[in-house]
Amino acid sequence: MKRIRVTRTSGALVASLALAGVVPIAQAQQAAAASPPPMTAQEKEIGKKVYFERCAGCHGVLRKGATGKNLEPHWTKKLPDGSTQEGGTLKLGTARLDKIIGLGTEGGMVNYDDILTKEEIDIMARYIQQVPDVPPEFSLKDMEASWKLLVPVDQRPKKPQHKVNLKNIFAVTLRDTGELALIDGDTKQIWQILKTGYAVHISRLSASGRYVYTVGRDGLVTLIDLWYEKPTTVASIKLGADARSVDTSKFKGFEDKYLIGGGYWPPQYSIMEGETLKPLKVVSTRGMTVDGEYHPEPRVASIVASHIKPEWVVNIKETGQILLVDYSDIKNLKTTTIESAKFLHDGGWDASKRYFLVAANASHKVAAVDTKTGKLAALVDTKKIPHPGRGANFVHPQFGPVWATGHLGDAVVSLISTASDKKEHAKYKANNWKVVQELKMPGAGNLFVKTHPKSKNLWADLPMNPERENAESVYVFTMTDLSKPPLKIDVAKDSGLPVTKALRRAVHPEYSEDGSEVWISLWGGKTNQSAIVVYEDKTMKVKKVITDPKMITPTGKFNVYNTQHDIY
Ligand code: DHE
Repeated sequence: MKRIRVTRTSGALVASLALAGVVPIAQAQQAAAASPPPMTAQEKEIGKKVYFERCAGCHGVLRKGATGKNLEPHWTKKLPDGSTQEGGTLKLGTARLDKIIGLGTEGGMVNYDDILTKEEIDIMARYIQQVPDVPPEFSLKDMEASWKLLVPVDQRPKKPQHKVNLKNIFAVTLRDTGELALIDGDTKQIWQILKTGYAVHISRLSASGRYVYTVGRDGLVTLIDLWYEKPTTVASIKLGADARSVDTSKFKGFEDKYLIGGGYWPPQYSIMEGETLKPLKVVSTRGMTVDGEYHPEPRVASIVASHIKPEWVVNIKETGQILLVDYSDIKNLKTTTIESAKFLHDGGWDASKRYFLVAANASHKVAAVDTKTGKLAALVDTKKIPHPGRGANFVHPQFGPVWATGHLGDAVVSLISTASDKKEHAKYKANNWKVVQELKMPGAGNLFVKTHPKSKNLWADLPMNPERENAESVYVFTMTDLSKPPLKIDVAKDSGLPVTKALRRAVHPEYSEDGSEVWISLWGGKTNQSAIVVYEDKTMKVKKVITDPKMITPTGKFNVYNTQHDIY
């Protein structure tokens, strides 16, 4: 083993890396000994911005890895003597990192050569060999300082100021412009476009269906009132530097009372007043993983509000712990901590809304929580990297009630049998919490599946598949005959838009309120025209192409009624 001279500066670095629990001391010494490639202050600033916008979501702010690989300097950086190999472990170095960032990997890392410039790729290859920048903490006081109550509750409309059918409004993320489009599902006209946080991740509805809440990747939450003649932002607040999830209080007696927001950085969740966003409480999620190890950055992944208890299900990515947070007494908060598996990501209710199923993507499992008993119902083994979105529920002709999830890492949609109290479903009990069928897809790279109680179809996208013909299409299974292969629908072709060099990914099927239409985003580059293609569910024929110069990078779409009532 090489002897390492620890200098004063590298000694401080070793101590800080090791103290932060980032790497073991031996690795930290190695990392500190080789200097990272030089960068100007301006390059560092660019690296910091790009890392936050493009990389932190998968690799983590501290670069410990989750959906993406660990990117700490102890293996991104070459050894002090310039070599890239030590004891069978590959140290990456600039040239190799350049290639990985530009071209992507088979492991699921996307190629950035059509998103970043050559110079930016080179900056990133050098940036991730430096010690990670750690953003500041964000306290209740910081939340208070960022809080903007634009219109107090008593100055808002007392009833809707329009005749729009609110149940069929779609809240559509315009990812790269930091906006939300509210589209009238009946007329297919854009009703309003509002400024929001950067790259809004999800929209959720208040229990009453009056308010839309959005959360941006920059941690900005906006509260939009749909009763105005045109939807209007009435409050906003920051949760921190980076966030992905929000939900409201949906239990009887608590409708619209509270909002919870989950942070990626800092790793914590925050509780606010539902109608004003006034901050009430911040709770850290730092702590022990299911393996009994301390984790400094356990991010909050999906959050969902229970309909049967005053509770939120809060899924902590890196620890694999599922929290049931009882909001009936915010001052004396009671939390049940349920052990599951790593890394928790997205999920949805079963048809009865008693069980919440969440992907533990790195473990290739789905965890099912029984929210009635407050216990884990099952950890179900699945194919690689389940990614359900909120999943899809239907009654399988042979196996009874099932919940479907697609996979990022395998070419199947898995159907998991879910428990049911209904007498007619008793005969399916032996199959509960098992994968009862895997529906064959043309490749891996699915993100979202969707159906509706009134539909006989199950729609699945493939936006992360490397083949253009898959990424630009969706696949539809007929639920009455699941032995048939899915029907391929070429969304890019159906949009009628000219072919572009860059991929336009067909992503996130979403049903209209009555279950008769399916809306698919055709997600092009920032400078390419994108669209939403609306299909009639029964015939799978195009009904309307919604396109507009302002329709830039549409991704997630949230139908008011279906989101309000968790119908999927
Ligand atoms: Fe998502 C849901 C995290 C990348 C579109 N995404 C979620 C949820 C989480 C999450 C934790 C569940 C929220 C909930 O239910 O409360 N997503 C992440 C990431 O960490 C990741 C991998 C990287 C990142 O930097 O954010 C990531 N997600 C993406 C995208 O690139 C997508 C495809 C496009 C976009 O808009 O950025 C994307 N994620 C979505 C959508 C949902 C979502 C549309 C909601 C699905 C639903 O039907 O509820």
